[in-house]
Amino acid sequence: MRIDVVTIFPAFFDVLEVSLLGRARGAGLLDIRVHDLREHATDRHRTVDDTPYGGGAGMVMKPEPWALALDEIAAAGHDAEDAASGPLFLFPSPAGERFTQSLAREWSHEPHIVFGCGRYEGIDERVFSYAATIGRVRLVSLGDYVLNGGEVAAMAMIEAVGRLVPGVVGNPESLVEESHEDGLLEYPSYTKPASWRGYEVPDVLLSGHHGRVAQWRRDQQVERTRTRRPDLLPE
Ligand code: 6GU
Repeated sequence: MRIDVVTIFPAFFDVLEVSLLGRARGAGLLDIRVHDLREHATDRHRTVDDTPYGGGAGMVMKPEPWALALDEIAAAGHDAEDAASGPLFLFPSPAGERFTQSLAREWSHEPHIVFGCGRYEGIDERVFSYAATIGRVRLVSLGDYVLNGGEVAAMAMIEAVGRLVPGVVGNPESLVEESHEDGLLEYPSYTKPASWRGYEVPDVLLSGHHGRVAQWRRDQQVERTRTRRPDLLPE
């Protein structure tokens, strides 16, 4: 999978060199390229923002540097006449649709995703219309709170999507019993020692009885989901 990121803070993405995703990049499973939006500014001060039409607080990202950046990224290897076959443009935004595990799964099959990271009060709305002539466009939010820009959100989505790309996580079985994969939170886990500082591992896990273990884990999933995330359960 190819992933491009457009940002005014490329350094945010330095951490993609460590851990699982770093290894996946080294192995050629993920081709992640980070681009500095300011490289596409059109004045010598490398300006990428301006005041909002209609007034109001804060600054808005200018459209032209975005168009130049997206054009350059999409030009490599896409049919310019067919937006449906173009890259998937994801713009992190608290005003977007909610990002979920099911979207992460869906997007793990994409050949090419481009993250556009906005700062300030946002990106000139026409950029989304323009991007829709080159590829498919989605505005996506991590949840109902506000970050200073799209970078941290893009990082989270890159990790959530990237780890589902075949080969990135060594043992694919570890992906199926996770929280949210079956609509429930995951069951609690324990390791040795069985007795630790006065806390015990539940007996059923030491019983060696696979059926009872599976039933207990399922019950725990449902109980946890009921108390912590009742919104995930059917009415
Ligand atoms: Cl995707 N962007 C920003 N700026 N804030 C957020 C978010 C995204 N998701 C939650 N808060």
